[in-house]
Amino acid sequence: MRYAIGMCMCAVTLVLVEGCARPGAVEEAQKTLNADVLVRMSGVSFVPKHVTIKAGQSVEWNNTAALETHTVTADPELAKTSTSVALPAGAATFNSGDLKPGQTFRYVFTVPGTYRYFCIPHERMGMIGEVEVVAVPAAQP
Ligand SMILES: [Cu+2]
Repeated sequence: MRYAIGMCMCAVTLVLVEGCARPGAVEEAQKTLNADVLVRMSGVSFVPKHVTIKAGQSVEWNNTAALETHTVTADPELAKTSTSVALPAGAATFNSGDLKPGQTFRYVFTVPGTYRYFCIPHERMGMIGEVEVVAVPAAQP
């Protein structure tokens, strides 16, 4: 019984995500996530391609494709083209590994700066995204 309810909720979530194709819907969905930002992996694109968060916040990627396996990768050693990756000085590399349809990957960004990442299978098809992490001002004394 518990399994059946879980499957039902999953189906509802998928319907909501697929219903978000119109412009502005992704931004609306993000507002409900508060601190976190959601990026869809759809076709051979990250949607939205560019997001801005504050240091300490996280981004969650969701592979909403029907068939394709995607990755979220910011590691120069795994890139075919050096311009597919950018990391701020002092930031660690990261790689989600293979994400099958329906799987998600979450990463917390602590070092401010601009991150450019790519999908390993679709790097040459331009599946590249960016996360801009802005520094959080120190609290006023
Ligand atoms: Cu991909």
